Amino acid sequence: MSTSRLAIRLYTYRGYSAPWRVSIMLKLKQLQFQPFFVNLPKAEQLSNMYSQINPLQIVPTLEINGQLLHESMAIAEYLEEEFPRTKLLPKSPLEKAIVRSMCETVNSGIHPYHASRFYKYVHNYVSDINRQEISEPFLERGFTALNTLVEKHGGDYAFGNQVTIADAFLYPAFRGDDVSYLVNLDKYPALKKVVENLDQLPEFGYEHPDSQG
Ligand SMILES: N[C@@H](CCC(=O)N[C@@H](CS)C(=O)NCC(=O)O)C(=O)O
Repeated sequence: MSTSRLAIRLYTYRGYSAPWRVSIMLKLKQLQFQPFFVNLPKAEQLSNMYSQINPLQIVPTLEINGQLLHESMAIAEYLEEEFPRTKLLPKSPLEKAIVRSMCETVNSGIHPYHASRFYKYVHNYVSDINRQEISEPFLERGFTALNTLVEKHGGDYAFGNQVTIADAFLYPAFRGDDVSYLVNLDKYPALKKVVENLDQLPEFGYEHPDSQG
């Protein structure tokens, strides 16, 4: 797709892991986009207006020339195929599968267990349990798995020495505000090293939750 007539809007809320992945990928692909802030602390994702845009009532949603796309993994694959000039997946099918497995370890193995909707739901049933008690075992298991994958396949970045979509998934999972108080991130040295390298790149860097437009 030619980039000259693109209208891209990202429904997002800064500092939240899943939409942060997409904003990193858009920047890596050098695609201009307009952020539209859905105030999650005020539950704007549950509004009638936003439910028409994303039936699962979550961010991100990527709107591209009027088409709505959901789920950061599907969006990553779409951006990679549609805008191949900056490659964010390696060449071989096996290497691609390894990178995708890192993304899914974040997307399915870590993120759902510290999502506030999950915590609130459990807390309704077990009122004397705190957030760390609910999330920590899942986060430890997920981060341990990811650390093992990155130890095996990583280099400067999550997969070898080229930035891939795995870095766009790993970075917000590690740098997100609430993560460091839910789990001891020093236990994952391979991840820490990669994240510190990513800190040096302009497309990465901290998205402060107080910096919404
Ligand atoms: N698997 C989804 C996860 C999306 C997700 O859980 N987004 C969170 C923000 S990080 C959200 O919108 N939460 C609102 C809620 O839980 O009500 C993706 O990768 O896009």
